[in-house]
Amino acid sequence: MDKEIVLITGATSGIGEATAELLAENRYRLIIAGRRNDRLDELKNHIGKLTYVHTLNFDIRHRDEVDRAIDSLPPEWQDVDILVNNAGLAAGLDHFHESDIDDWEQMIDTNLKGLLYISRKITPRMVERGTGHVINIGSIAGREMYEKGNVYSATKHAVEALSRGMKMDMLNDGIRVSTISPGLVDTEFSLVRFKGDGERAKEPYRGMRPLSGRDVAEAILFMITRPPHVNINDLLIMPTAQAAAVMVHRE
Ligand code: NDP
Ligand code: 8X3
Repeated sequence: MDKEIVLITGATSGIGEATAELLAENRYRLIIAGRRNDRLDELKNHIGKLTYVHTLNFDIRHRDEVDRAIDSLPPEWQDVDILVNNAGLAAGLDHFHESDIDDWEQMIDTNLKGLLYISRKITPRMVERGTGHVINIGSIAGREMYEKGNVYSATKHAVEALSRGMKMDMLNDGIRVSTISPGLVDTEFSLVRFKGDGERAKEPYRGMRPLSGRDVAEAILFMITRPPHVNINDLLIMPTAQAAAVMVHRE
């Protein structure tokens, strides 16, 4: 029997890319999504040697693009078994009263509305088939607030709340819903947050060893390989050198 179909949003870098690589090594069939098409092609060339891969190039903030992308899936790719809602970002790190409202819009549109659009599009077929697994990437920032985390944290708190709500609403349909909440992970996250300022982007990881995308991917693989009657609701994963959002041991 063919391995399950996994759709990973934000597969062009960081946690999403590492998850695609690990799941390809484990022979899952993969739909990889993101805005940077060159990166999708590159990843497909690389992991396509291991498994079947389909790429979807769209901006998750736009509902019509999400709908079009999912509607474009060939019949053999339409039954998504596992949806990894990973696409997301922090934009800026500013006090609330000084924040750029465009940053807020981008985070809400991506981390929250984008996740909603694609989940709403994918889950009805899961419910119809009576099987499926939604994995939402939350954050330590979805568990606690930190100074200047304001709207990013709010979107991740919302993801955490939505995961619990999705689990309740699809309880009678056999659908598994999980949240994974990482602490510091070394990806392009910080570079994006600080809008390409490489020096500033290094600061969160100074003097400590963060998680890698692969570390998070391994936890995701654990979640999806549990037997069907087991649902990992929530998994908080941090570097050993981190105890809370802003409590980090640095050498
Ligand atoms: P990266 O910046 O490396 O990856 C983010 C991914 O999201 C990229 O593939 C990007 O693809 C995609 N993405 C962003 N905006 C959009 C959009 N509008 N439409 C479609 N795809 C989009 O960061 P991470 O891997 O770290 O981030 C992945 C998730 O993990 C995020 O939800 C983040 O909040 C969360 N997280 C990260 C932590 C960290 O410390 N790194 C800790 C806790 C949670 P493209 O630009 O090609 O569209
Ligand atoms: C990313 C982790 O603490 O930098 O979600 O916001 S943090």
